[in-house]
Amino acid sequence: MIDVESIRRDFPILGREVYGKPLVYLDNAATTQKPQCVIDSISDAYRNVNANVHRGVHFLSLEATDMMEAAREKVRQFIGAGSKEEVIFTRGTTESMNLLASSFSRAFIKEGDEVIISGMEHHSNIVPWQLQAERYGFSLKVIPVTDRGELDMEAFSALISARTRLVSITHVSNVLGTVNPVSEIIRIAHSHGIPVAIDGAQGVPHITVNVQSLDADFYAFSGHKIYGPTGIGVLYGRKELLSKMPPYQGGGEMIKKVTFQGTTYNELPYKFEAGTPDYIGSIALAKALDYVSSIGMDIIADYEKSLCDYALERLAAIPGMRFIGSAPERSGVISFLVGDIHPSDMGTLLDRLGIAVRTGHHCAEPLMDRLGIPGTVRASFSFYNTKQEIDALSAGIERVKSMF
Ligand code: C6P
Repeated sequence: MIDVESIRRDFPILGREVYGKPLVYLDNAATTQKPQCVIDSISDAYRNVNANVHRGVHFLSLEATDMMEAAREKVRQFIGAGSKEEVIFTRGTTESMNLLASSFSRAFIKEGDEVIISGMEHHSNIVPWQLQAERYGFSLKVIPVTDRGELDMEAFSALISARTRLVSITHVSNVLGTVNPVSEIIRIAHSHGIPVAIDGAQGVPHITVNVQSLDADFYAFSGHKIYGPTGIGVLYGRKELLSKMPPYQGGGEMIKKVTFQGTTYNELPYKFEAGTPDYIGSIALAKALDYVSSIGMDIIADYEKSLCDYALERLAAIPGMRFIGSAPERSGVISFLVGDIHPSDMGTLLDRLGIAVRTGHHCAEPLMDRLGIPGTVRASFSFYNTKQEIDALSAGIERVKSMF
């Protein structure tokens, strides 16, 4: 059971008012708020241990290095990776996907090959592949999205060919809330010898993830969407694959030996971590993972499901309500339109009532085209949200409707 009132006290920003109204923060898919322990860990690390990592022989540098490596171990445990070498720190999901697309394509993809993505991807799992497709001459195949907002699994099987080199799909859609059947997708792809990458930006904060039980080859996520700081994220990769992939960026830390005749690269994961890493961010991310673990990911998932079910029920009672996406397996996100009210008008007017939602295409323009809509209003939930806040959203929507 979640003691939501006590949890809310851990998040100072939730006590804020906006426009003289209590803040109702329902934009958690964009970024989550930070508990005091995460905020404190950033200032404590700067105050007490700040020094560049993996470089110094002095006390602070060694201590900062130990803390960053302990954070890597924490991430390893949290996502169930087999080894720390498989956990690469990045700036976030976007950088993880760019690293993957750039490095994987260079190692494994040739002209005429194919990569399968889906019609519900965030731009960060589309554009990095397009950039590499232009460079290496491969093509992108797209799994269609059904009217309910699910992946068309028959079409997926039909897209697999002898030229398919990778399947890269989102765990949870940031627009529809659909939880994709990633285990099934991985099973099918692996039966053809094809590796699978998962964009877990909206998965990890809401669902217990174990990359080994999933049998995922790559899994990416952002720290800031799981109560950690901005600017830090993770790419998990299977060691056999990572060790065959070239570095993504060059610079300090990713090398073993540099001469003007040639350079040899560092071991995993450092080969993929050029330059001074955001070690303070890693330390604070570990704190955030400790925080959610202390509540329990399964307990979080159950509570968020009950919130989501309640919100669906409350909002469905509003005349003119149209939900975008109705997959039975969903998590964390509800997208909707009301009558012919433009989503940005709805968002702006809700904001004036203290209710923060996101509006627009949510960086998923191809999905908007598929659905034939310019955008949606999106409410996205965290375990610190309450049923009263959903009542406030529902009352807010009614109020906005009455203005039109
Ligand atoms: N979605 C949203 O409001 P970054 O920006 O690198 O932390 O995460 C990118 C990203 C990748 N995949 C999915 C499924 C995502 O939802 C996001 C970020 C935010 O929906 C900002 S557009």
